[in-house]
Amino acid sequence: VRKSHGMSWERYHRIKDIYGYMNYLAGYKSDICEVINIGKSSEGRKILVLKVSSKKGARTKPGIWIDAGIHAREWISPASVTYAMRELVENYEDHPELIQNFDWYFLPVVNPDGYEFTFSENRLWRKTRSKKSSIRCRGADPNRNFGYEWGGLGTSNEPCSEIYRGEKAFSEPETAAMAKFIEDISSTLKVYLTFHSYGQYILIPWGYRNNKRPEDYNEMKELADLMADAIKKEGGSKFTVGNSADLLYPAAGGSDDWAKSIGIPYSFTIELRDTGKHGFILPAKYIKTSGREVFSALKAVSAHLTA
Ligand code: ING
Ligand code: ZN
Repeated sequence: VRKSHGMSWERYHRIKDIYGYMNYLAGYKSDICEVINIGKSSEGRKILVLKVSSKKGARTKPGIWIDAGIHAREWISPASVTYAMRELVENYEDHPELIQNFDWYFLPVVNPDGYEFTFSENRLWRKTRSKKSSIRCRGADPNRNFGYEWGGLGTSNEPCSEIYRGEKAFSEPETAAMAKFIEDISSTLKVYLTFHSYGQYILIPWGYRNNKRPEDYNEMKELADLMADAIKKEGGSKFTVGNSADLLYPAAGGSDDWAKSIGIPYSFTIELRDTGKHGFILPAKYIKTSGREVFSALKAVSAHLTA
C-alpha cells in the first residue's frame, strides 16, 4: 500500500502526481476506492478512472460520471475535479450519504497526451496528440469526436484546425476508451458531468444545433439551476445556465450530447472559472475555491436525486 503521494491543490500537477494520488486513494481507502485502467492514449499513457463506491465491484447504485481534462489547456478542470474527489473520499464522514447513495466515477484527465504537452511544449494546446503520417498537424478536438451528430456544425475537417473533428467518430483512442467504458455502465448512470474552462456556464444539450432541446430540458434545467445556486453560495461565482448552442455556439460531436443520446438522463458541460480575466491561465490560488464550488455542485446533484 502506498503511503504517500505528491499531489496538492496549491499548484497545478502533472499526470504522474494525479495518477499517483488516484493509486494512493485505491490503497489507503481500498474499501471504497478502486482504480480502473480503461485504455491508452495515442502516446501510450494510461487512461485512469477512480470508482468510489461503498459496495466495491457491484453495480447496484445509481451512478454519477465526472470527467475533466478533455481539453488539454483547461488546467482548472482536472485540478478542481481531483479536489472534489479528495473531499468525497477523504472526508467521507462529513457526508456519508454521498457514497451510500451513489457510485461515483471520476476520469480526471481524459486527454493525458495533450495535458502533458501543455506542460512540456505549448501551454495553450487544446486537442489530442494523435498522429497520421500523411498529415502535417497533430491531434483532434476530443469534444468534436464523439459519435452523436458527428461532423456537424461548429466542427472542421481540416486537421490543423482547433476544432478538427477527427477522421471519424471516436477516431481518438481517448474518446473511444471513455465511450466504451461509459457504455458498459450506462444502464446505471443517472448523471454525466464534463468539466471544462472557462466562462462559468452550466450548459445543457443539445449542442449540435440551435433551437433544439431535449424533451426533458426543463427537468435538466431544474438540476442545473440547483448546481448554480450551490456554487454561488459556496464560492460566490455566478454560473449562467442554458442551452449550449444558444448560449455559446453550436458544436457537434460533444461528449455531453453523446451521453444524453445514449440515455443518461442528466448530462451537462460545466465551464469553470473564470469569465475571461485570466481565461485558461487561471492562477493556482483559485484551485481550492473552484474545487469547493465543484464539490458543492456534486452535493446539490446528490440531494436533488435522493429527494
Ligand atoms: N468549450 C466547449 C467546447 O467544446 C461547448 C463548449 C461544449 C459548446 C459543448 C457546445 C457544446 O467548445 C470549451 N471551453 O471547450
Ligand atoms: Zn474545453
